[in-house]
Amino acid sequence: MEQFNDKVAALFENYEALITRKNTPVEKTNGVYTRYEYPILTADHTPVFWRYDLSEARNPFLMERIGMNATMNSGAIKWNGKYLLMVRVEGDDRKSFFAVAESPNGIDNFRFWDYPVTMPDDLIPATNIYDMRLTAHEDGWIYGIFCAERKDPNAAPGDLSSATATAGIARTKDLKTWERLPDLKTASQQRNVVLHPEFVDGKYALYTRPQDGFIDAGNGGGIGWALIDDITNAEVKEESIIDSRNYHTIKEVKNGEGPHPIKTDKGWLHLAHGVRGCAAGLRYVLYLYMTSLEDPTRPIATPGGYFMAPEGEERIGDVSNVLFTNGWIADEDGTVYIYYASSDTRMHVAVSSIDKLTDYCFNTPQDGLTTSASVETLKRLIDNNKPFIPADKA
Ligand code: M1P
Repeated sequence: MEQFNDKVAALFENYEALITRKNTPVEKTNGVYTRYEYPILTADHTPVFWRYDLSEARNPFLMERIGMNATMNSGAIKWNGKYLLMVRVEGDDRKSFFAVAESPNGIDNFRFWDYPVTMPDDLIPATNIYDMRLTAHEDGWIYGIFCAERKDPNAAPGDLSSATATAGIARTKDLKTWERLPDLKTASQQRNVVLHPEFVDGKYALYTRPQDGFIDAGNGGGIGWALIDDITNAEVKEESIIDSRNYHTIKEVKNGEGPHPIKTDKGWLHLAHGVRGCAAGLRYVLYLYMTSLEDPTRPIATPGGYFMAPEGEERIGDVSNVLFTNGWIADEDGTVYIYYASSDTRMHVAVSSIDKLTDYCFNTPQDGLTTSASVETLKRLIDNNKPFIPADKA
């Protein structure tokens, strides 16, 4: 019979084989980005010693003691030459927590640090925290802004589902020890709040997503912008919408800023998610837009439609038909690693470059908002292409 120690050894061996598997680019590409074949993180990538009690005395059957359900919506940062993800890990108990996974190349060999993040919870304790955006701010701190979810104090008796969403704020210098700051004070609920990396008019600047309820954006309007006097007591006093939702678009129901925008010489490059409804439920896709360097609230490129949508196995998971992103890394050579989760279940990477993404933003037609406008846009491209179609294909 297989000895306990052999079974433990096999667990670690299989685990090492999974996390050291080389990732390979997928041949099919639209010229804008390249997907990679394997998810970069799944629940199985969480360390063996998080899930199993490895003592034969305590766990003679070598069963999992703490199950992990998903690894998803991850913040990202390049740190000491390594590609780090601040992963939203969700246990079988439905609680999410943060844990850092590190890769030498950004596309494979992601390995979790031994311990998850201990986020101080000494202000108003939250039931669940998730979806951290990391910003290395010019003030010298690394900020993490995340959703802090609590049971709605106004829920009717017996209603055990209604919740509130607030932006939790914390900062660190080493990604290990975190100082928790008071949650963002706002008139409405908030999720997908992101800190801009630079001061604007001498103030901290936030991308916001005002929402009427925990799920519904309602009158929220879209992605907002607010200047903050004091990040250690952050309060939204004025909020303007910089990227609106529109009828019959990919962001009709909701949208939300992804990671903080990348500064390019052509403007701030933004990655966001858009949500629409359909008979199958909500469909989450990713889109890009750009704002001016002089005035980061002024849109200068708004390509129509989605940039990435769920494909293949990405379409299926705990919350199917969802792509979500809150992390990307721009390397010194202009390569951009886009980290996205599929269907609230697993993490992936797609690779592009600043040149390609800005070209995409300025040259993808805007959404004309009607079928007629879309057909006219298409006809213009066909007309322009006529002289270039190879003679034997015309
Ligand atoms: O389930 C899809 C996503 O739903 C929420 O995003 P949003 O607030 O834009 O609807 C979040 O709960 C997110 O974590 C989740 O991936």
